[in-house]
Amino acid sequence: AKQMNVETDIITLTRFILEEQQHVAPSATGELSLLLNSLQFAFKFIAHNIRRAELVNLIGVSGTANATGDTQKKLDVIGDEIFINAMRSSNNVKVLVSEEQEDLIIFEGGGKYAVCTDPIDGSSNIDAGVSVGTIFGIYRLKEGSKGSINDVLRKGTEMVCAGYTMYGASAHLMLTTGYGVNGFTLDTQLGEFILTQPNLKIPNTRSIYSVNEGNSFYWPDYVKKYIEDLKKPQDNGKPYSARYVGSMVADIHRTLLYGGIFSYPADTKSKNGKLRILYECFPMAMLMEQAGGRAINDKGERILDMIPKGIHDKSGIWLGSKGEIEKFVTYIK
Ligand code: AHM
Ligand code: MG
Repeated sequence: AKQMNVETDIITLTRFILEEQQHVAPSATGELSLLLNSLQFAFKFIAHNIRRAELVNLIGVSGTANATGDTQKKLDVIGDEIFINAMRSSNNVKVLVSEEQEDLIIFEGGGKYAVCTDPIDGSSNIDAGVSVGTIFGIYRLKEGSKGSINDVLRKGTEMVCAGYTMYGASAHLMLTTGYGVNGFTLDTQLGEFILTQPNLKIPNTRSIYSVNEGNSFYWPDYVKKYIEDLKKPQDNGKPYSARYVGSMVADIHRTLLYGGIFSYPADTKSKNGKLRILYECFPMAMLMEQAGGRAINDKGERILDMIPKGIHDKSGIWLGSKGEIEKFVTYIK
């Protein structure tokens, strides 16, 4: 008979979480594992809706659907609702911060965790079919806390877990619980995230920069000088390549896999940059560091050591390969 080349011992996200828990924290109660299970449901559900979105929109345009005049919910609203419902029903979350919600949400029940999320980051790209993603960071509630803003206005170093799911050609989940970064790819037929990038490490250098250069008029001089220098031939005779999707998850995903540097600096127009500390900068910074890279603000301070004063506070950010960040740092005055 013909032999089939089938991997019969794959590592699913659920298996990975259970095994990691046994190795890393045998005394753990399993609550974070349950929370991660609710998270992966949210990712699958959002991925499913993003896949359908284009079709739904196309049909909508032709006038055959939505004839009742119902206004269709935008995907960022759907993503936010899916995420909130998944976190509430997990019973392990007490505090939720979402980019889409002005105030933090405190759930009834006895959850021990606080979750910060941008449910659909890069949503301005959705109609063009460009990758978007869900970013998340998780804290354990402070000792004795019944759930308050103080559970999230903390240093990024206090997160117990962070990551993102990028909804691209496939859905990719990059996850860290503080013991390196592991990448999973959603097998839609199986309905499971499969471990595809165990213990991912970012290359130490790579001649790629990723920044919205349309803002360069507003940049401080040292940023202008740094980017100008990248465009000159380097030691290998070639200048850096520019890559900018405009979806943070997609730009960070490429940076994690290929190396390079990503930035959204503060400028005279956006005095604190554009990206939000709790659910954009912190989770990406934790992933970068856990993959062997670095993440700093415009002053060269470690992002994860910052303490936000408000849940939607922003910061300028530079992150990526260690060697590339070290090079940039020499330009900071
Ligand atoms: P959003 O959360 O409203 O989608 O905005 C965040 C996005 C990031 O994904 C991306 O890095 C950045 O905004 C792009 O901004 P710009 O269009 O100014 O370059
Ligand atoms: Mg965002």
